[in-house]
Amino acid sequence: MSQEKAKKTAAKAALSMVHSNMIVGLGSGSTAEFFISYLIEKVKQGLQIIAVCSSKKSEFLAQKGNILVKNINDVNLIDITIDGADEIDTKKRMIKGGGAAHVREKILAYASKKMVAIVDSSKIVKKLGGKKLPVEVLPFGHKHVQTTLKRYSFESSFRKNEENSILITDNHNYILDVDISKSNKTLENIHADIRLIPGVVDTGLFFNIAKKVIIGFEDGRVEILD
Ligand code: A5P
Repeated sequence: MSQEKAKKTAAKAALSMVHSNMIVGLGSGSTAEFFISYLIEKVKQGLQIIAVCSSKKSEFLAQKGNILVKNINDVNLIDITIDGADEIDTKKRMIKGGGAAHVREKILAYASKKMVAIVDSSKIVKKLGGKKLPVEVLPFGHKHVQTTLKRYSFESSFRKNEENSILITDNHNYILDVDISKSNKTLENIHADIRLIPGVVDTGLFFNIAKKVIIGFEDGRVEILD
């Protein structure tokens, strides 16, 4: 409950960065969803924006709230993308993909002038990797990706949905949750090694992408990492 308040605090603080006539990238996950709900209120009050969405869920919520949504290929440059994260370190490196949307989230972030992360304070960590690293993989040959990861000493498991069957992403792929906590390699090398395995679409590691991190606390305080 209090973590929810911290998420809402961060989401609300990001609202001041959105102005009329902007193209806004919408992230996924509960913090991004709080942001979308606040944005819907602003649109009701007259804010005029176009949104580009990182998941079917975010698109559904935005459209339901009468936000004008465009396909990413129908816009040139996104002015700002606001998105959550699963872990962030002091260098603003992030692990994302807890909501299985990191591939689209990364595409949006790269297509944006600015990406702002909104998180509750529990997401700030000294070292990334406490949580599993989501890796999106093609269904074709997916078991061989897992075998290769094992050869690299990374244990992993395919993410399941609520019905306990394999989760299918919006891109019709699978997610492998990879334990990187025991690796001695740098995060950059881990990312590069995993990216090179045929069948891997992308990892949930984001480097040099977040321009700003808005951290919400349970007591309503906000801190900014610039
Ligand atoms: C979605 O795929 C993720 O990258 C989210 O940004 C992440 O899981 C954060 O989720 P919460 O805001 O629900 O913590």
